[in-house]
Amino acid sequence: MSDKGLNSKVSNGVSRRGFIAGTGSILGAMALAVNATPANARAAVGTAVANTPIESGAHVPALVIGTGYGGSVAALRLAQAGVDVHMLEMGMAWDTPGTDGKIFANTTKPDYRSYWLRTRTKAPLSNFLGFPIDKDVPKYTGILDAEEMGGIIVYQGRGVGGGSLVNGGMAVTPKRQNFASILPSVNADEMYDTYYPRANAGLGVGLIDPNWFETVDCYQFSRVGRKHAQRSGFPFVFVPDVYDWDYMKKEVAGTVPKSAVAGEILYGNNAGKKSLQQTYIAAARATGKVSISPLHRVTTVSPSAGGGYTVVIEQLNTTGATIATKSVVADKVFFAAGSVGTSKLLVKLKATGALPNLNNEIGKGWGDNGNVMCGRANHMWDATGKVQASIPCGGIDNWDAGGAFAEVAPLPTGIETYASFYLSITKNPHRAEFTWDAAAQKVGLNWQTSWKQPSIDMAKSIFDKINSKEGTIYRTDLFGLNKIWGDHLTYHPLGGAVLNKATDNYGRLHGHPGLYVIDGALIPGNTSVNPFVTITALAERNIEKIIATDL
Ligand code: FAE
Repeated sequence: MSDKGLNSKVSNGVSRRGFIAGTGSILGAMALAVNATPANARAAVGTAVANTPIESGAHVPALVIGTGYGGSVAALRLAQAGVDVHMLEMGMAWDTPGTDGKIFANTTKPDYRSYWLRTRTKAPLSNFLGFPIDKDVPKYTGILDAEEMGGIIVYQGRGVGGGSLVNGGMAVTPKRQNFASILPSVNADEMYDTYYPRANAGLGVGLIDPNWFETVDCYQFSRVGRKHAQRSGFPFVFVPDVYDWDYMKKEVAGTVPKSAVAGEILYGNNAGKKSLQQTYIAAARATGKVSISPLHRVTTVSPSAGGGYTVVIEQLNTTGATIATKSVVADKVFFAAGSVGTSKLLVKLKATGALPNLNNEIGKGWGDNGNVMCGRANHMWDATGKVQASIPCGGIDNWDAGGAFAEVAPLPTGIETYASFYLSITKNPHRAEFTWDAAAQKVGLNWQTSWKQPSIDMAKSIFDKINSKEGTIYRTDLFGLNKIWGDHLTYHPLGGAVLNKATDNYGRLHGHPGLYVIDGALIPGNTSVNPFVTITALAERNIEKIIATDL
């Protein structure tokens, strides 16, 4: 396959301009027109081809489990190669307005749409000024899953678009010198020359206008973050994002409905953000060869007597109850249920004998991308702003010296907090394993809470120094009473079916031809920056090889 974007317009643009790889060139690529559906056209999303729930007994050439980054890349490229694809997604379609006329709930007002089958919210930031902020919500197949695994809460997006529905859209290509430690068996030249540029073009990645950044109130928090970083000798870098920056300018000007500037993010953006629904999935649907079943959860995959694989699926209603059980046959099955979803399925299928030939690497190599959060209490002269855009646009890079890359994160509360807030990605060395608990009939993860200590130490390499220079202290009111570190969670689960270990070097599962892993489960625990660009680029690389050789 040539270096193609989502359609020929992007493809031509890419090759004409001749991408040079690396983060610098990625930033250069931001100027490229991206063919995403206009980001303010939420109502039109996904209606080109209606969602068509799969029928029991169906036979499909390619079945994709999950509609996040890996799954969307696989679906698009397979369809472009002429293969009919069906995608199964346990979450909702997120294409229909709720009771307030909007598709998604605001971060400050969680409701029935906000959480996956919870009766009480589980916000990453549990307290404010010491007061708990979680509240009761009706149980519903909502958009954000706060999945409590052993010792860690793993946040994940649920619905057509996977994590792209809820994430901050920070689209970061790792520094090239770090790539060998991220994916040691992958040719870095190919990734930086071809697949990272292809992923960035396909995702619609762009960079904030630096002149506008200097002037606008909603990024005061980021300018304060930059000032403090630089005064302590740390480089501050602008970070690309998939948010439509022109749309955000219009939000600030008051000419379009506000999304990021109104604090929307964690439970979805009603405008502005180019989630996968607007990019890869829209392009996949436009081929006419991709259909999607929302509220369909895969429970079993096993070899089929007549060839291919039998896939058993539960169809859910919005209370999470199973309303039908279906069985279909697929020639090829792509596991794209996310690091946790794919790992849990594969560990169960191996342990229960459904896929007995999977190797002993299944379930291993899981990491949290070293996520740890903290806040700092600024002086009164360093206000961070009442109105903060919910989309981060910059970070502090101390990876080489201290093992931490910290995004300067917003705290969009609507009041002046004098707080600087950060999500650090750190070089945490710990890796956990998923295993099958036969008695409980479920998969567990052996992550230890104490394993966050190296991440805290690495984050301190930045923030202890800044606090000392600025004469400031850590906030202790955000993650509980007198608790400095948000060390109970991750937004970036990675690993569990690691490339070149559980699979071959292109994601083919050992022992069962025709089964593939194509999501964050392939990446062994850390990407040194936010992960979805790497997940997308790796999926682009692997599907190109699979299409060329296996189909
Ligand atoms: P993912 O996007 O999780 O998609 C998997 C899909 O499979 C989901 O839609 C599931 O509902 C579905 N699924 C799971 N199990 C099943 C099953 N059994 N049957 C059917 N469907 C199933 O996987 N990353 C960045 O790079 N930048 C950011 O700014 C950023 N911010 C984040 C903020 C939040 C709040 C969160 C939660 C994550 C953030 N991430 C960010 C992480 C990023 O979204 C994540 O790495 C990717 O979404 C993972 O992509 P995958 O394709 O692996």
